[in-house]
Amino acid sequence: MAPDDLVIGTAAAGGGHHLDAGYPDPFTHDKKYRKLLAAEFSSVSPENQMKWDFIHPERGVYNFAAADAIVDFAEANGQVVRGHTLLWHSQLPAWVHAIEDPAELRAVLKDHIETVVGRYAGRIQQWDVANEIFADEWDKGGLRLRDGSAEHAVNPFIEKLGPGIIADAFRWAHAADPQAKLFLNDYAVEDWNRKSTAYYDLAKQLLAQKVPLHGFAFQAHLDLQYPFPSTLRANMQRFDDLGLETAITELDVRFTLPANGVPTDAQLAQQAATYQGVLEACLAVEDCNSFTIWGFNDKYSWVPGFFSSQGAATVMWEDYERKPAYHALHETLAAAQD
Ligand code: 9MR
Repeated sequence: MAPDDLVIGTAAAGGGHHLDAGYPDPFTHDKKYRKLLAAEFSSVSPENQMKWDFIHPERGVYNFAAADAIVDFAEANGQVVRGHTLLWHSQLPAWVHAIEDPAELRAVLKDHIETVVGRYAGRIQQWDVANEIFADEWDKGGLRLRDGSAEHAVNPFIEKLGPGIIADAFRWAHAADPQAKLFLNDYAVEDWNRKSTAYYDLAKQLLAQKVPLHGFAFQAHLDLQYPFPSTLRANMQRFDDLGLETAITELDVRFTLPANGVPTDAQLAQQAATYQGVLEACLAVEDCNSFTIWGFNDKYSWVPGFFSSQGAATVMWEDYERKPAYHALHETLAAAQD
């Protein structure tokens, strides 16, 4: 249903919270899941399988099997892949945190980027090179790079190597795969707000320095208790106006479940309208070329494990029955064909 210049993606479930969930690895074991993953999507993002702790668990030890399987699957099904992620403070193994010597840490990051990006060169459409590099206004110390200057979750690369490491990560990724489009990616940047403006300023700076930055991505982990990000479209447009691509990379829409655990019709309708609103914003912005939801069925969603009493954040029920949100996306794409 999607226009030719827009891929519709999902996270490929595995690793991370799935490891303790008591079911076998979804991507490799759930046949129905694989069938729908192949049939319903034109882009796939490894949910955890390309993150440091998964792919580079020990110094000198790379574990490529799961990532290889996802890239092979995508190619076999005519899908593209979003690589996720290279410069991030989270899911970083202890051995990386333990490196104190800046020259050594820099060499380790460079080797990681060259090795991982190089391995899939020509096979990854977009890479989230830098993920969540800003702390939030609600963190102690407020909005600022995660450089360790306040009590936020610290990105040890930025802390120990300085903010210039962001540009270097992009340069190393570009050298390793000149075809891949390289992105900044974060949450709480959907609205035109202080955080998205910090990214806007950073993006302008990087472009002025001729850093190979190609896109800005909005994760879009939304929650119905907050208003719809009504400035999303204008906000995307200002990045588009810089000459950048934009993307929606991790959309899901959570809400607080009623006591009986069953979403109300009103909640499902509001959720559907929210999915639709985000897709419409992407459709309205010329170089929004990639629209990804963070998982497609509630059984495998990260949400219930991270937010107590919230859930039902995806477009399909646990048994893969389609929810109103699924139909809303489908109809919105159909309408865009006219
Ligand atoms: O969905 C991912 C989950 O399986 C992991 O346990 C979790 C650990 O941080 O990461 C989840 O994915 C995150 C993504 O990589 C970056 N943006 C926020 C996502 C949801 O936490």
